[in-house]
Amino acid sequence: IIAFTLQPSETVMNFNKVCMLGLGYIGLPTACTLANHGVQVVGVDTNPHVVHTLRNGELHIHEPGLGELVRQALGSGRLTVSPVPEPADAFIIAVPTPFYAQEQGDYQGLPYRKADMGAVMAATEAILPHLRPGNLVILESTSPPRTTVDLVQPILERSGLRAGVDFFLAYSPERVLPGQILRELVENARVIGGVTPESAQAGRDLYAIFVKGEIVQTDATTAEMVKLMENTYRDINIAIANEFSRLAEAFGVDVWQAISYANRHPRVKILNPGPGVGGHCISVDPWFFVEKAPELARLIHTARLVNDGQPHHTAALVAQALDGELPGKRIAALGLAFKPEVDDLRESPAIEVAQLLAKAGAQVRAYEPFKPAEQVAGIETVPTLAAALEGAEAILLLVQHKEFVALDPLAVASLTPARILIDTRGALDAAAWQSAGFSIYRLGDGRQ
Ligand code: SAJ
Repeated sequence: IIAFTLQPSETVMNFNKVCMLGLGYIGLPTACTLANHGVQVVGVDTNPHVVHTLRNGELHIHEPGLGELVRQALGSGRLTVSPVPEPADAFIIAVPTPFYAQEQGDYQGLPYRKADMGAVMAATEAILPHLRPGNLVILESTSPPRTTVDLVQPILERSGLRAGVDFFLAYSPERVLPGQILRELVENARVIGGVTPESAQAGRDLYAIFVKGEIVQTDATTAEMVKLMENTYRDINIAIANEFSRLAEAFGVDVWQAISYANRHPRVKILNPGPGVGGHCISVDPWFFVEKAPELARLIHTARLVNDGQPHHTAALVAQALDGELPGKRIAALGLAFKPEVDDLRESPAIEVAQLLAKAGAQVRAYEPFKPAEQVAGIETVPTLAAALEGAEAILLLVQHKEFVALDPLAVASLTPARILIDTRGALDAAAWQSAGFSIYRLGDGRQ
Protein backbone atom coordinates (compact mmCIF):
# COMPACT_ATOMS: atom_id res chain seq x y z
CA ILE A 1 0.00 0.00 0.00
CA ILE A 2 1.41 3.36 -0.96
CA ALA A 3 1.08 5.87 1.80
CA PHE A 4 1.34 8.98 -0.27
CA THR A 5 -1.11 11.84 -0.15
CA LEU A 6 -1.34 14.19 -3.09
CA GLN A 7 -0.93 17.82 -2.26
CA PRO A 8 -4.10 19.80 -1.61
CA SER A 9 -5.21 21.81 -4.62
CA GLU A 10 -4.56 25.25 -3.01
CA THR A 11 -0.81 24.56 -3.10
CA VAL A 12 0.92 25.42 -6.33
CA MET A 13 3.05 22.49 -7.43
CA ASN A 14 6.68 23.07 -8.24
CA PHE A 15 8.13 21.56 -11.36
CA ASN A 16 11.90 21.58 -11.35
CA LYS A 17 12.29 18.95 -14.03
CA VAL A 18 10.04 17.96 -16.93
CA CYS A 19 10.49 15.08 -19.36
CA MET A 20 8.97 15.76 -22.80
CA LEU A 21 8.33 12.66 -24.91
CA GLY A 22 8.22 13.49 -28.62
CA LEU A 23 10.16 16.40 -30.12
CA GLY A 24 7.99 17.26 -33.10
CA TYR A 25 6.02 20.38 -34.01
CA ILE A 26 4.46 20.49 -30.52
CA GLY A 27 6.90 18.77 -28.18
CA LEU A 28 9.99 20.69 -29.25
CA PRO A 29 8.56 24.23 -28.96
CA THR A 30 6.90 23.30 -25.65
CA ALA A 31 10.11 21.78 -24.27
CA CYS A 32 12.11 24.88 -25.26
CA THR A 33 9.51 27.26 -23.86
CA LEU A 34 9.54 25.46 -20.50
CA ALA A 35 13.35 25.48 -20.47
CA ASN A 36 13.41 29.17 -21.28
CA HIS A 37 11.11 29.72 -18.28
CA GLY A 38 13.65 28.19 -15.92
CA VAL A 39 12.57 24.52 -15.91
CA GLN A 40 15.10 21.71 -16.41
CA VAL A 41 13.79 19.79 -19.44
CA VAL A 42 14.81 16.45 -20.93
CA GLY A 43 13.54 16.23 -24.49
CA VAL A 44 13.10 12.62 -25.58
CA ASP A 45 12.72 11.30 -29.09
CA THR A 46 13.01 7.71 -30.26
CA ASN A 47 14.18 8.83 -33.71
CA PRO A 48 18.03 8.90 -33.58
CA HIS A 49 18.09 11.44 -36.42
CA VAL A 50 16.07 13.92 -34.33
CA VAL A 51 18.32 13.47 -31.27
CA HIS A 52 21.48 13.80 -33.35
CA THR A 53 20.24 16.88 -35.24
CA LEU A 54 19.15 18.73 -32.11
CA ARG A 55 22.32 17.85 -30.21
CA ASN A 56 24.21 19.55 -33.04
CA GLY A 57 22.09 22.66 -32.54
CA GLU A 58 20.22 22.08 -35.80
CA LEU A 59 16.52 21.63 -36.56
CA HIS A 60 14.67 18.72 -38.19
CA ILE A 61 11.48 20.78 -38.74
CA HIS A 62 10.68 24.28 -39.95
CA GLU A 63 8.68 26.71 -37.87
CA PRO A 64 9.22 30.47 -37.80
CA GLY A 65 11.34 31.48 -34.75
CA LEU A 66 11.96 27.90 -33.60
CA GLY A 67 15.69 27.89 -34.40
CA GLU A 68 16.34 30.79 -32.07
CA LEU A 69 14.19 29.26 -29.33
CA VAL A 70 16.07 25.92 -29.54
CA ARG A 71 19.47 27.62 -29.49
CA GLN A 72 18.47 29.63 -26.43
CA ALA A 73 17.16 26.56 -24.59
CA LEU A 74 20.19 24.40 -25.41
CA GLY A 75 22.58 27.28 -24.68
CA SER A 76 21.09 27.80 -21.21
CA GLY A 77 21.90 24.18 -20.36
CA ARG A 78 18.32 23.67 -19.23
CA LEU A 79 17.30 21.62 -22.28
CA THR A 80 19.00 18.30 -22.92
CA VAL A 81 18.07 15.81 -25.61
CA SER A 82 17.97 12.06 -25.08
CA PRO A 83 16.66 8.89 -26.73
CA VAL A 84 15.21 7.68 -23.40
CA PRO A 85 13.21 9.25 -20.53
CA GLU A 86 14.61 10.07 -17.09
CA PRO A 87 12.96 10.54 -13.70
CA ALA A 88 11.24 13.93 -13.54
CA ASP A 89 8.47 15.82 -11.72
CA ALA A 90 6.26 15.81 -14.81
CA PHE A 91 6.09 13.84 -18.05
CA ILE A 92 4.41 15.23 -21.15
CA ILE A 93 3.53 12.93 -24.04
CA ALA A 94 3.46 14.72 -27.40
CA VAL A 95 3.94 11.92 -29.90
CA PRO A 96 2.06 11.44 -33.19
CA THR A 97 -1.28 9.66 -33.45
CA PRO A 98 -1.47 8.91 -37.17
CA PHE A 99 -3.87 6.50 -38.73
CA TYR A 100 -2.95 3.17 -40.16
CA ALA A 101 -1.82 3.45 -43.77
CA GLN A 102 -3.54 0.26 -44.90
CA GLU A 103 -6.01 -0.89 -42.31
CA GLN A 104 -9.40 0.76 -42.52
CA GLY A 105 -12.90 0.21 -41.20
CA ASP A 106 -16.21 0.20 -42.99
CA TYR A 107 -19.58 1.53 -41.90
CA GLN A 108 -22.54 0.75 -44.15
CA GLY A 109 -20.24 0.57 -47.15
CA LEU A 110 -18.41 3.82 -46.35
CA PRO A 111 -14.72 3.45 -45.54
CA TYR A 112 -13.20 5.07 -42.46
CA ARG A 113 -9.67 5.34 -41.12
CA LYS A 114 -8.38 3.97 -37.83
CA ALA A 115 -6.01 5.62 -35.36
CA ASP A 116 -2.63 4.03 -34.70
CA MET A 117 -2.05 4.55 -30.96
CA GLY A 118 1.26 2.67 -31.00
CA ALA A 119 3.41 5.75 -30.31
CA VAL A 120 1.24 6.87 -27.37
CA MET A 121 1.37 3.38 -25.87
CA ALA A 122 5.15 3.12 -26.35
CA ALA A 123 5.73 6.57 -24.80
CA THR A 124 3.50 5.69 -21.83
CA GLU A 125 5.37 2.43 -21.33
CA ALA A 126 8.69 4.28 -21.48
CA ILE A 127 7.57 6.48 -18.56
CA LEU A 128 6.52 3.50 -16.45
CA PRO A 129 9.93 2.64 -14.89
CA HIS A 130 10.44 6.29 -13.87
CA LEU A 131 6.99 7.04 -12.45
CA ARG A 132 7.14 8.16 -8.79
CA PRO A 133 4.46 9.16 -6.29
CA GLY A 134 3.46 12.80 -6.75
CA ASN A 135 4.47 12.90 -10.45
CA LEU A 136 2.27 14.49 -13.09
CA VAL A 137 1.71 12.80 -16.47
CA ILE A 138 0.08 14.76 -19.28
CA LEU A 139 -1.07 13.43 -22.62
CA GLU A 140 -1.06 16.13 -25.31
CA SER A 141 -1.33 13.96 -28.43
CA THR A 142 -4.71 14.26 -30.13
CA SER A 143 -6.46 10.99 -29.34
CA PRO A 144 -9.82 9.23 -29.63
CA PRO A 145 -12.25 9.95 -26.78
CA ARG A 146 -11.45 8.07 -23.53
CA THR A 147 -7.79 7.39 -24.44
CA THR A 148 -6.50 8.92 -21.18
CA VAL A 149 -8.69 6.81 -18.93
CA ASP A 150 -8.97 3.64 -21.04
CA LEU A 151 -5.49 3.36 -22.56
CA VAL A 152 -2.92 5.54 -20.74
CA GLN A 153 -4.17 5.13 -17.16
CA PRO A 154 -4.13 1.28 -17.14
CA ILE A 155 -0.57 1.24 -18.52
CA LEU A 156 0.69 3.69 -15.88
CA GLU A 157 -1.12 1.82 -13.11
CA ARG A 158 0.97 -1.26 -13.87
CA SER A 159 3.52 0.61 -11.71
CA GLY A 160 1.33 -0.14 -8.68
CA LEU A 161 0.58 3.58 -8.32
CA ARG A 162 -2.99 4.78 -8.78
CA ALA A 163 -3.89 7.67 -11.08
CA GLY A 164 -5.45 10.55 -9.19
CA VAL A 165 -4.42 8.99 -5.88
CA ASP A 166 -0.66 8.46 -6.06
CA PHE A 167 0.16 10.44 -9.20
CA PHE A 168 -1.64 13.06 -11.26
CA LEU A 169 -2.86 12.30 -14.79
CA ALA A 170 -4.37 14.77 -17.22
CA TYR A 171 -5.10 15.37 -20.89
CA SER A 172 -4.29 18.75 -22.37
CA PRO A 173 -4.62 19.20 -26.10
CA GLU A 174 -2.33 21.44 -28.08
CA ARG A 175 -4.23 23.89 -30.28
CA VAL A 176 -1.48 25.84 -31.97
CA LEU A 177 -1.57 26.73 -35.64
CA PRO A 178 1.48 25.61 -37.64
CA GLY A 179 3.28 28.76 -38.78
CA GLN A 180 2.30 30.56 -35.57
CA ILE A 181 3.18 27.92 -33.01
CA LEU A 182 5.47 29.98 -30.79
CA ARG A 183 2.97 32.77 -30.28
CA GLU A 184 -0.11 30.56 -29.97
CA LEU A 185 1.60 28.21 -27.50
CA VAL A 186 1.77 31.08 -25.03
CA GLU A 187 -1.33 33.10 -25.93
CA ASN A 188 -4.02 30.50 -26.68
CA ALA A 189 -6.50 29.39 -24.05
CA ARG A 190 -5.58 25.99 -22.68
CA VAL A 191 -7.96 23.20 -21.65
CA ILE A 192 -6.73 20.78 -18.99
CA GLY A 193 -8.71 17.67 -18.24
CA GLY A 194 -7.70 15.68 -15.18
CA VAL A 195 -8.71 12.17 -14.19
CA THR A 196 -9.46 13.97 -10.89
CA PRO A 197 -9.84 17.69 -10.14
CA GLU A 198 -6.45 17.57 -8.38
CA SER A 199 -4.87 16.23 -11.56
CA ALA A 200 -6.35 19.11 -13.58
CA GLN A 201 -5.04 21.51 -10.95
CA ALA A 202 -1.53 20.00 -11.17
CA GLY A 203 -1.69 20.37 -14.97
CA ARG A 204 -2.73 23.96 -14.53
CA ASP A 205 0.27 24.63 -12.29
CA LEU A 206 2.56 23.24 -14.99
CA TYR A 207 1.14 25.18 -17.94
CA ALA A 208 0.79 28.38 -15.89
CA ILE A 209 4.60 28.54 -16.07
CA PHE A 210 4.33 29.89 -19.63
CA VAL A 211 0.69 30.12 -20.78
CA LYS A 212 -0.73 33.64 -20.82
CA GLY A 213 -4.13 32.61 -22.22
CA GLU A 214 -7.00 31.45 -20.07
CA ILE A 215 -6.56 27.99 -18.52
CA VAL A 216 -9.74 26.02 -18.00
CA GLN A 217 -9.95 22.85 -15.95
CA THR A 218 -12.22 19.92 -16.69
CA ASP A 219 -12.15 16.12 -16.85
CA ALA A 220 -9.90 14.19 -19.21
CA THR A 221 -12.57 12.89 -21.60
CA THR A 222 -14.15 16.32 -21.99
CA ALA A 223 -10.74 17.77 -22.86
CA GLU A 224 -10.20 15.04 -25.46
CA MET A 225 -13.60 15.71 -26.98
CA VAL A 226 -13.05 19.49 -27.02
CA LYS A 227 -9.95 19.03 -29.15
CA LEU A 228 -11.69 16.72 -31.60
CA MET A 229 -14.71 19.01 -31.80
CA GLU A 230 -12.56 22.01 -32.74
CA ASN A 231 -10.89 20.30 -35.67
CA THR A 232 -14.06 18.50 -36.75
CA TYR A 233 -15.92 21.82 -36.80
CA ARG A 234 -13.26 23.22 -39.12
CA ASP A 235 -13.20 20.12 -41.32
CA ILE A 236 -16.96 20.25 -41.82
CA ASN A 237 -16.81 23.96 -42.63
CA ILE A 238 -14.11 23.36 -45.24
CA ALA A 239 -16.15 20.44 -46.62
CA ILE A 240 -19.14 22.69 -47.23
CA ALA A 241 -16.88 25.22 -48.97
CA ASN A 242 -15.57 22.41 -51.18
CA GLU A 243 -19.08 21.22 -51.91
CA PHE A 244 -20.11 24.80 -52.77
CA SER A 245 -17.19 24.91 -55.23
CA ARG A 246 -18.53 21.83 -57.03
CA LEU A 247 -22.08 23.23 -57.06
CA ALA A 248 -20.80 26.56 -58.42
CA GLU A 249 -18.99 24.73 -61.20
CA ALA A 250 -22.24 22.92 -62.07
CA PHE A 251 -24.35 26.10 -62.01
CA GLY A 252 -21.98 28.40 -63.90
CA VAL A 253 -21.14 30.50 -60.86
CA ASP A 254 -17.80 31.78 -59.53
CA VAL A 255 -17.67 30.35 -56.01
CA TRP A 256 -15.04 32.86 -54.84
CA GLN A 257 -17.27 35.77 -55.69
CA ALA A 258 -20.36 34.04 -54.27
CA ILE A 259 -18.56 33.28 -50.98
CA SER A 260 -17.35 36.85 -50.63
CA TYR A 261 -20.93 38.08 -51.08
CA ALA A 262 -22.39 35.51 -48.67
CA ASN A 263 -19.77 36.46 -46.09
CA ARG A 264 -21.17 39.98 -46.02
CA HIS A 265 -23.98 38.47 -43.96
CA PRO A 266 -23.15 39.21 -40.32
CA ARG A 267 -23.53 35.58 -39.20
CA VAL A 268 -22.00 33.78 -42.19
CA LYS A 269 -18.29 32.95 -42.50
CA ILE A 270 -17.74 30.45 -45.28
CA LEU A 271 -14.18 29.15 -45.52
CA ASN A 272 -12.14 28.66 -48.68
CA PRO A 273 -12.47 25.72 -51.03
CA GLY A 274 -9.26 24.19 -52.31
CA PRO A 275 -7.62 20.99 -53.53
CA GLY A 276 -8.43 19.19 -50.26
CA VAL A 277 -7.68 19.17 -46.56
CA GLY A 278 -4.29 18.06 -45.36
CA GLY A 279 -1.91 18.24 -42.45
CA HIS A 280 -1.71 16.09 -39.44
CA CYS A 281 -4.73 17.45 -37.59
CA ILE A 282 -7.86 18.41 -39.45
CA SER A 283 -7.68 15.58 -41.97
CA VAL A 284 -7.05 13.04 -39.19
CA ASP A 285 -8.91 14.00 -36.01
CA PRO A 286 -12.54 13.71 -37.20
CA TRP A 287 -11.84 10.07 -37.99
CA PHE A 288 -11.34 9.47 -34.24
CA PHE A 289 -15.05 10.16 -33.73
CA VAL A 290 -16.04 8.06 -36.74
CA GLU A 291 -13.89 5.13 -35.61
CA LYS A 292 -15.37 5.13 -32.12
CA ALA A 293 -19.03 5.72 -33.06
CA PRO A 294 -19.71 5.56 -36.83
CA GLU A 295 -23.45 5.31 -36.31
CA LEU A 296 -23.44 8.64 -34.44
CA ALA A 297 -20.92 10.51 -36.61
CA ARG A 298 -22.55 10.44 -40.04
CA LEU A 299 -22.22 14.13 -40.86
CA ILE A 300 -18.59 14.05 -39.73
CA HIS A 301 -18.00 10.95 -41.84
CA THR A 302 -19.54 12.49 -44.96
CA ALA A 303 -17.53 15.71 -44.56
CA ARG A 304 -14.33 13.65 -44.36
CA LEU A 305 -15.25 11.81 -47.56
CA VAL A 306 -16.03 15.12 -49.33
CA ASN A 307 -12.67 16.59 -48.34
CA ASP A 308 -10.79 13.39 -49.15
CA GLY A 309 -12.47 13.38 -52.58
CA GLN A 310 -11.34 16.91 -53.37
CA PRO A 311 -7.89 15.98 -54.78
CA HIS A 312 -9.66 13.71 -57.32
CA HIS A 313 -12.05 16.50 -58.22
CA THR A 314 -9.09 18.88 -58.62
CA ALA A 315 -7.22 16.44 -60.86
CA ALA A 316 -10.34 16.14 -63.04
CA LEU A 317 -10.45 19.94 -63.37
CA VAL A 318 -6.82 19.99 -64.46
CA ALA A 319 -7.58 17.37 -67.10
CA GLN A 320 -10.51 19.51 -68.30
CA ALA A 321 -8.27 22.60 -68.57
CA LEU A 322 -5.93 20.50 -70.72
CA ASP A 323 -8.75 19.42 -73.07
CA GLY A 324 -9.20 16.13 -71.27
CA GLU A 325 -5.74 14.96 -72.30
CA LEU A 326 -3.26 14.25 -69.51
CA PRO A 327 -0.83 11.68 -70.99
CA GLY A 328 2.47 13.34 -71.84
CA LYS A 329 1.36 16.81 -70.69
CA ARG A 330 4.10 18.73 -68.91
CA ILE A 331 2.69 20.38 -65.80
CA ALA A 332 4.60 22.72 -63.46
CA ALA A 333 3.09 22.18 -59.99
CA LEU A 334 3.64 25.05 -57.58
CA GLY A 335 3.69 23.96 -53.95
CA LEU A 336 3.47 20.58 -52.23
CA ALA A 337 2.99 21.59 -48.58
CA PHE A 338 -0.40 20.99 -46.95
CA LYS A 339 -0.95 24.74 -46.61
CA PRO A 340 0.89 28.03 -47.21
CA GLU A 341 4.09 29.07 -45.42
CA VAL A 342 4.80 25.67 -43.85
CA ASP A 343 7.22 22.90 -44.83
CA ASP A 344 4.90 20.14 -43.65
CA LEU A 345 4.02 17.67 -46.41
CA ARG A 346 1.99 15.26 -44.26
CA GLU A 347 -1.37 14.27 -45.72
CA SER A 348 -0.89 17.03 -48.27
CA PRO A 349 -3.67 17.26 -50.87
CA ALA A 350 -1.20 19.04 -53.18
CA ILE A 351 0.92 15.89 -53.29
CA GLU A 352 -2.12 13.74 -53.92
CA VAL A 353 -3.23 15.93 -56.84
CA ALA A 354 0.28 15.82 -58.34
CA GLN A 355 0.42 12.04 -57.93
CA LEU A 356 -3.03 11.53 -59.47
CA LEU A 357 -2.00 13.60 -62.50
CA ALA A 358 1.27 11.68 -62.84
CA LYS A 359 -0.64 8.40 -62.58
CA ALA A 360 -2.86 9.55 -65.44
CA GLY A 361 0.26 10.01 -67.57
CA ALA A 362 1.12 13.69 -67.09
CA GLN A 363 4.75 14.68 -66.53
CA VAL A 364 4.50 16.61 -63.30
CA ARG A 365 7.42 18.69 -62.15
CA ALA A 366 6.83 20.10 -58.69
CA TYR A 367 8.56 22.89 -56.80
CA GLU A 368 8.07 23.28 -53.05
CA PRO A 369 10.02 26.33 -51.78
CA PHE A 370 9.93 25.17 -48.12
CA LYS A 371 11.26 21.67 -48.96
CA PRO A 372 13.17 22.17 -52.22
CA ALA A 373 15.19 18.96 -51.96
CA GLU A 374 12.37 16.61 -50.93
CA GLN A 375 11.82 13.42 -52.96
CA VAL A 376 8.17 12.52 -53.44
CA ALA A 377 7.04 9.15 -54.80
CA GLY A 378 5.59 9.22 -58.29
CA ILE A 379 6.47 12.80 -59.24
CA GLU A 380 9.58 14.71 -60.18
CA THR A 381 10.53 17.42 -57.67
CA VAL A 382 12.86 20.26 -58.64
CA PRO A 383 14.75 22.73 -56.43
CA THR A 384 13.78 25.96 -58.21
CA LEU A 385 10.74 27.62 -59.73
CA ALA A 386 12.60 28.13 -63.00
CA ALA A 387 13.29 24.38 -63.27
CA ALA A 388 9.59 23.61 -62.76
CA LEU A 389 8.47 26.15 -65.35
CA GLU A 390 10.99 25.23 -68.03
CA GLY A 391 9.26 23.59 -70.99
CA ALA A 392 5.92 23.35 -69.15
CA GLU A 393 2.58 23.35 -70.94
CA ALA A 394 0.52 24.33 -67.92
CA ILE A 395 1.11 25.87 -64.50
CA LEU A 396 -0.82 24.47 -61.57
CA LEU A 397 -0.98 26.46 -58.34
CA LEU A 398 -1.53 23.99 -55.49
CA VAL A 399 -0.40 26.01 -52.44
CA GLN A 400 -0.83 29.76 -52.02
CA HIS A 401 2.66 30.39 -50.60
CA LYS A 402 3.30 34.17 -50.50
CA GLU A 403 6.15 33.64 -52.95
CA PHE A 404 3.70 32.32 -55.56
CA VAL A 405 0.96 34.87 -54.95
CA ALA A 406 3.56 37.63 -55.44
CA LEU A 407 4.79 36.26 -58.79
CA ASP A 408 4.93 38.72 -61.64
CA PRO A 409 2.93 37.14 -64.52
CA LEU A 410 5.12 38.81 -67.17
CA ALA A 411 8.29 37.50 -65.53
CA VAL A 412 6.78 34.00 -65.41
CA ALA A 413 5.72 34.26 -69.06
CA SER A 414 9.36 34.90 -69.98
CA LEU A 415 10.46 31.69 -68.19
CA THR A 416 8.01 29.23 -69.70
CA PRO A 417 6.11 28.43 -72.87
CA ALA A 418 3.05 27.54 -70.72
CA ARG A 419 0.04 29.80 -71.27
CA ILE A 420 -2.45 27.79 -69.20
CA LEU A 421 -2.71 28.57 -65.51
CA ILE A 422 -4.84 26.52 -63.11
CA ASP A 423 -5.46 28.16 -59.74
CA THR A 424 -6.82 25.68 -57.18
CA ARG A 425 -6.76 28.23 -54.34
CA GLY A 426 -8.46 31.27 -55.85
CA ALA A 427 -5.30 33.11 -54.84
CA LEU A 428 -3.99 34.68 -58.06
CA ASP A 429 -5.03 37.94 -59.72
CA ALA A 430 -6.79 36.46 -62.75
CA ALA A 431 -6.91 39.77 -64.68
CA ALA A 432 -3.14 40.35 -64.33
CA TRP A 433 -2.34 36.83 -65.51
CA GLN A 434 -4.80 37.12 -68.40
CA SER A 435 -3.23 40.33 -69.59
CA ALA A 436 0.16 38.57 -69.51
CA GLY A 437 -1.27 36.09 -72.02
CA PHE A 438 -2.42 33.24 -69.76
CA SER A 439 -5.74 31.37 -69.97
CA ILE A 440 -6.94 31.04 -66.38
CA TYR A 441 -8.85 28.09 -64.92
CA ARG A 442 -9.92 28.34 -61.30
CA LEU A 443 -11.31 25.68 -59.02
CA GLY A 444 -14.91 26.53 -58.23
CA ASP A 445 -15.36 28.93 -61.12
CA GLY A 446 -18.21 27.63 -63.26
CA ARG A 447 -18.05 30.58 -65.63
CA GLN A 448 -15.03 29.28 -67.52
N1 SAJ B 1 -7.98 24.68 -45.65
C1 SAJ B 1 -8.84 24.90 -46.70
N2 SAJ B 1 -9.69 25.96 -46.63
C2 SAJ B 1 -9.69 26.83 -45.57
C3 SAJ B 1 -8.82 26.59 -44.49
C4 SAJ B 1 -7.98 25.50 -44.56
O1 SAJ B 1 -8.88 24.16 -47.68
O2 SAJ B 1 -10.46 27.78 -45.60
C5 SAJ B 1 -7.06 23.54 -45.69
C6 SAJ B 1 -5.58 23.92 -45.64
O3 SAJ B 1 -5.09 24.22 -46.90
C7 SAJ B 1 -4.98 22.68 -45.05
C8 SAJ B 1 -6.05 22.15 -44.10
O4 SAJ B 1 -7.25 22.77 -44.51
O5 SAJ B 1 -4.72 21.70 -46.04
C9 SAJ B 1 -5.83 22.44 -42.64
O6 SAJ B 1 -5.27 23.75 -42.43
P1 SAJ B 1 -5.70 24.72 -41.23
O7 SAJ B 1 -4.90 25.95 -41.34
O8 SAJ B 1 -7.15 24.85 -41.20
O9 SAJ B 1 -5.36 23.92 -39.91
P2 SAJ B 1 -4.05 23.17 -39.34
O10 SAJ B 1 -4.22 21.73 -39.64
O11 SAJ B 1 -2.80 23.81 -39.75
O12 SAJ B 1 -4.24 23.47 -37.77
C10 SAJ B 1 -5.45 23.07 -37.13
C11 SAJ B 1 -5.94 24.25 -36.25
N3 SAJ B 1 -7.28 23.95 -35.77
C12 SAJ B 1 -8.30 24.83 -35.95
O13 SAJ B 1 -8.17 25.87 -36.53
C13 SAJ B 1 -9.63 24.43 -35.36
C14 SAJ B 1 -4.99 24.43 -35.07
O14 SAJ B 1 -5.49 25.40 -34.17
C15 SAJ B 1 -4.78 23.09 -34.34
O15 SAJ B 1 -3.86 23.23 -33.27
C16 SAJ B 1 -4.22 22.10 -35.31
O16 SAJ B 1 -5.18 21.92 -36.36
C17 SAJ B 1 -3.94 20.81 -34.59
O17 SAJ B 1 -2.76 20.54 -34.32
O18 SAJ B 1 -4.88 20.09 -34.23
